[in-house]
Amino acid sequence: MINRYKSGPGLFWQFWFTEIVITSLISCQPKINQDKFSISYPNIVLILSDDQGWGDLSATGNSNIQTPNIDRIGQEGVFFNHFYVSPVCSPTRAELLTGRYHPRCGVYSTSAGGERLDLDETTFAQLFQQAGYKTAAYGKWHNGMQYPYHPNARGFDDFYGFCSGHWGNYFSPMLEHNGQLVKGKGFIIDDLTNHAIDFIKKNKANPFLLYLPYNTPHSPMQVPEEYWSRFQNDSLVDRHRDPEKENLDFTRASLSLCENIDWNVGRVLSTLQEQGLEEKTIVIYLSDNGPNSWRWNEGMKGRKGSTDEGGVRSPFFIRWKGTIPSERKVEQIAADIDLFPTLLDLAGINQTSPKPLDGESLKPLLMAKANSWPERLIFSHWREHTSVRSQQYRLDAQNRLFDMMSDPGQRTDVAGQHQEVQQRLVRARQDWESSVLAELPKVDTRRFPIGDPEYSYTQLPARDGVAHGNIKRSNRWPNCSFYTQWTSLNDSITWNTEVLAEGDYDATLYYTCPQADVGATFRLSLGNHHVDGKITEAHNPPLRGMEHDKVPRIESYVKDFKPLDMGTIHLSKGKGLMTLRATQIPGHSVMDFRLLMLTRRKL
Ligand SMILES: [Ca+2]
Repeated sequence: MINRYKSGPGLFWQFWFTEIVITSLISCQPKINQDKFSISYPNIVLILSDDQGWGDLSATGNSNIQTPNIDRIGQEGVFFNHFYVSPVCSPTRAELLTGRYHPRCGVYSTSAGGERLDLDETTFAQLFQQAGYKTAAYGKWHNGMQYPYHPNARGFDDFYGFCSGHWGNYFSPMLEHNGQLVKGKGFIIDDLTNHAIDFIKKNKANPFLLYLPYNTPHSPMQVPEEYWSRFQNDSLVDRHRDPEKENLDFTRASLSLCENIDWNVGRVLSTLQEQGLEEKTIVIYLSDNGPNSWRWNEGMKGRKGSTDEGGVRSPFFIRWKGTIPSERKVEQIAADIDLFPTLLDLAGINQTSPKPLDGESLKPLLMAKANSWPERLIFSHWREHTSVRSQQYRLDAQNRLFDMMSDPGQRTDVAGQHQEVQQRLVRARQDWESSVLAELPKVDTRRFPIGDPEYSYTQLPARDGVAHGNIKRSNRWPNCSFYTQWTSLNDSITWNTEVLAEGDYDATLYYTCPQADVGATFRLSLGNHHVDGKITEAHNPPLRGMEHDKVPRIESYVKDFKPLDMGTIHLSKGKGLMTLRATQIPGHSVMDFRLLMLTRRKL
C-alpha cells in the first residue's frame, strides 16, 4: 500500500492511475551489495541549501557554474530527476523533518511564529537519537526558536547557527550555540562546515546524523570576494527563459554563493574519505525551494514562492558508497516528505512517527528492488495556492493542466484535450485541501514558551514581538529585524508568552543608543513581576551589511548590538504578555532594540 494521501476521504485516483514499471524509468542497472543492510547504522549527512534552484548546478546543465563536488554525490549515487520540495523555506524543513505535509505540522508562514513545527510532531532526528545516534544541526533551523521548538528539543544534541528565516550578516555574525549567543568565525557557510567537519571527526567511531541546512544562496547577497571575482565580469551563457526579467548581478551573486557551497561540500566529502567513512555514510544533497531570482532553470516556469515546477523542483542526490548503486538516475517523482521514511528504512531503525506519514520510503527505488512503483500524486502548497504533480502532468493552482513530459516549461494548457485527467486532479486537490488544510487552525493560539525546565535559555527577538505606539520595525521582513523609533512612554513591545516553569531569570537586552539619548529607564514585566533597567552607556554603531552586499538587499541591515544586563526577574508559571516599556526618556528615544535573552538562574 503506498500512501499519497492517507487520511483524506478520496483515494479514487490510486486505482485510476496505472502502475508503471520501474525498470522503464531507470537509466542503468544497479550494483547492489545487499549484505550492507544487515550491518545497518550508517551515518547520515543531510545537506540542504537555501533558495538554490534546480538549475544552479553544473550537474543539471547550467554551463555558467561548476559544482563538481555536489555533482559527485549524484554521480557516485542516485540522482532523482523529479524531486519536489515546498515553494519556501520553513514548509520544506517541516516536511523533510516529519515526513508530513507542512500544514499538518502547524507551519503557515516563514516568520513571527508561523514557521514553528508543532510540538506533537516527531522528527526523524528524534528517532535516530533514540536509536543511539549522535546528532547535530548546523545552519538555518527555521522551524521555531524558543525551547521546546528549538532544534535541541527536536532531536539534535548539538546546534550551531540561527533559528530565524534569514540572517542579515554572513561575515562573523552573531549566532547561537545550543541557545547561547556566540560570534561566528568568518564566512558563515565556511564556519558551519568547520563545525560539521569537527562533528564528523569527533563521532567517527559511532553512528551520527549530521543535518547541514546551509543558509545560502538566500539573500542578502553577501559573497566572499574570492567567489565574487569568478563571476563579477561573467557575461553568463545560460539565461532565464525570459532574459529581460533577469538581474544579472543577482544571478552572478547566486552562482558565486553556490560555488562556495560546492567548495564546502567538497570539504565534507574529503573528511568522510579521510576518516574512512565513505562506505558507512549516506550523503544527501537537496535545496529547499526554487531559485530566489529569475535565472536559468532549464526553462521551467516559476521560481521561489511559486507552486509551479520551477518553484518546487529541487536537485536530490543520494550516495551510499558500496551499498546504493552509482551513476543512476531515477525518473519517478518523489518529495521532501519521503526523507523521513527513507532514512529510517535505510538505517534499519524500526521506529516511526505516531502520526501517519505522507511520504514513502524511496529505498525500493534506490535499490531497484521493486518490480513496479505505483503512481502517486505530490501536492505543492503555499498560502492559497496548491498544485498537483503526477508522473506525467501538473495541474496548476488555476486548474490549468500541463503535460510535463512534452511541455516541461508549462506553456500549453492541455486541460481541454484531457478533461478527465484535469477533473480527477482537481478532485484530488479538493480532497487534499479539505483534509490537510483542515488540520491547520484558523487562528494560531501557540504562545512563545519561556523557561522550559529542560533548557537554560529563552530568546525573545524583535521578530517575535509586537510593537505598539511609535515603534517601528527596521524592515517589513521580521526575521533579522530590530525595533527603532521608540520615543514615547506610551510605546511598548510585547510578546505573547507562556512561562513553562516558575523561577528566577536573568534578563539581558541587546540595544544601541546614541550619546544624546543615554539615561532612559525601562521596565520588563510579566504578570505581577518586573525588573527595571537603565541605559548608562552609549553604543551607537552604524548599520552594517551594505559593505558586503553585491546587490541591494530587501531585508533589514544589521548593527552590532550591545548586551545590557537588567538583573533578575521572577516569573510565575502560566500565560501572559511580556511587556517592555520605557519609564523615563531624557533624550529623543529610548533605544534601538534587537532581542531579549532570558537565562534561568540555577537553583
Ligand atoms: Ca529557502
